[in-house]
Amino acid sequence: MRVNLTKQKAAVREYSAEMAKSFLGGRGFAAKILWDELKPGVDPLSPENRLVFAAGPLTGFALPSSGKLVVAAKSPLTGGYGDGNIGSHVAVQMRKAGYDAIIIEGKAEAPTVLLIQDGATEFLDAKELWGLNTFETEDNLRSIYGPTAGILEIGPAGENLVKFANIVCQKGRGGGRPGMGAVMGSKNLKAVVIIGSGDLPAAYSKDLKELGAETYREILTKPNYTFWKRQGTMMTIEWSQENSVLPTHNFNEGVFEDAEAIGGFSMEKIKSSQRGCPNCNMTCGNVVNDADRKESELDYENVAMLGSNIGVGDLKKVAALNRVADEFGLDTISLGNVIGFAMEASEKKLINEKIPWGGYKAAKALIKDIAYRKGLGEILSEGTHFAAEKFGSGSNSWAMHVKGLEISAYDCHAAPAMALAYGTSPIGAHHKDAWVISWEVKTGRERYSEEKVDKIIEFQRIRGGFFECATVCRLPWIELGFELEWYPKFLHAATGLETSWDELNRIADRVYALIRAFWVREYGKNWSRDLDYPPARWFEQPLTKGALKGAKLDKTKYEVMLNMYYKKRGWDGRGIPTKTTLEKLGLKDVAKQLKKSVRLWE
Ligand code: PTT
Ligand code: SF4
Repeated sequence: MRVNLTKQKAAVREYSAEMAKSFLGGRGFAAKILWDELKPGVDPLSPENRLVFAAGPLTGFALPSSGKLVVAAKSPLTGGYGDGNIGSHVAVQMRKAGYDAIIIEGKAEAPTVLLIQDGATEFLDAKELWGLNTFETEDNLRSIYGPTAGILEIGPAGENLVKFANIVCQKGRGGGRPGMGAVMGSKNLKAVVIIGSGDLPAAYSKDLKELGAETYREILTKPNYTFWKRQGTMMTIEWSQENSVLPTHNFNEGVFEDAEAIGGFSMEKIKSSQRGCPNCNMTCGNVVNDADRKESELDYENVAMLGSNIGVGDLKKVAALNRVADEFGLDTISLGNVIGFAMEASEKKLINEKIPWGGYKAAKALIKDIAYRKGLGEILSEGTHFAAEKFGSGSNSWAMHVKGLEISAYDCHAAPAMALAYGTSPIGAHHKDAWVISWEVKTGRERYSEEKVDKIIEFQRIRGGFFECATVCRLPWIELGFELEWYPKFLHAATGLETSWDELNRIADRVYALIRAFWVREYGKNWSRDLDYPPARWFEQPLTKGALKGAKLDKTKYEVMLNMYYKKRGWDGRGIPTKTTLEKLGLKDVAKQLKKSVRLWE
């Protein structure tokens, strides 16, 4: 479905079988749509940008953890391709309504709620909702449309075009780290409500039903299941501390003195309930009562970034900061980065504001100022990269981002493969495409090797390629060891197409090459391989605490691995896919266009 907010019109069209076979869905569809439809250099916050909600061929079926959705646009934070993955009833409802992707273009004249009920589309006045936080908005719309309606909304941060505003739903699911909430705000779109009543069309519905029943049962038998239900991603705090990768004080260190107090076992003591995405029987959202006696849903990234990274060691206080971020609609990872950056700038006296490490009250006030772009918050609302340009004094070397997207919660002073995974992630620093660090810690973290490069590509293909295109949650596979062999079977029952992991990997490579081409086309003469490097801090300032005291990355060796990575991907020394690579992947037109753009600045 294509929705034009300026004209208040919607139209539906079928896409070709070729599109489905080449790009699968989700991220693949989003990347193809953004490449085809965006004029190079378009302002991400202009009506011309597209906001894409994309499901995949497995989304919404009664299959394990299939309630996931990709939200994508040209990112206002990075200027490149941006997306995120959100667990939401919208994923299920839009498929039930008959849509695999929704492309939103233009800008509504006044605040609007887009309501899609099967074939009918309405543009509702949202003046009363504008200014409300995401929880209030959710309550308001849910009281009208019911508990299983698909609802996505933005908070004040998205309305105020904060560059790392994300999209929120169900009071605790958040997605679209690279400013997808700001893109939604720029279109005056406060919320989307989708209700579908149809059946999802499956090629072999009986097989699909049987596969679903069998695999939901199988998940329950996995050895890690019980512990996963107890802690979910929160178990990672202890692991990160033990292995000196817990981001601490703006990624200065990898160990935090209060790690235990903010860890999974401490969380269990204050946990009140559990929430999750639709269609999932391993629900992992840990709900706790926070310092303000309100409910907050905790995940590892939220707690590490708003806890150890800014020096707050009281879990209830961390939970309160997390809940406030959800209410405003701010990405917690970027938020923890910009606050940590401001705390370090304050310590180094680059700014006048006093924001001490661990300063809970100061952090909470700053979050509000960021959401409303007030005082120092105005600068920080543009992200760490921008703030570093403003503060100067070499602060760029400790502005913890790649390509403008702030780093997620793994310190890489002693993890070269994870650093390269951040460097080469297709949206800027995010662990989602290649969370290689657990494997790296197990197999020899000090090495810089070809094996590591291979592992990163293997993960990028499965996680960033398959799971983001399919579009289903990757956690059954990662956390419980749910076998990958199931997925081609699911795809066959859902679509009728026989496929193999070799073929799925090829789709992943195609999507990666296309996204890389998008970045190069957007950046033009500002494109450089330097954009694939992690922040200078990890090369220059060794850890001063913990078992790995003294560790830092080696730049020359990182470069060797980066070159290997380019070679294996079929990209040139600047990190640009070669004509041969693009043509081999069936992207002949992309090769032609890219050649034209590159020629302009060469
Ligand atoms: C994701 C990033 C993550 S990754 C976390 S916690 W994690 C943060 N969550 C936020 C939040 O919450 N509120 C908020 N205001 N900002 C937040 N920013 C951070 O966003 C999430 C789970 C998790 S919890 C992870 S790892 C897995 N991610 C998946 C993925 O990316 N793809 C996929 N196919 N399956 C995944 N399963 C898991 O989903 P982004 P969610 Mg998130 C409150 O969006 O932009 O991709 O960044 O979606 O529904 O909350 O589920 O330790
Ligand atoms: Fe959502 Fe967690 Fe289930 Fe994945 S495992 S679908 S993130 S509730």
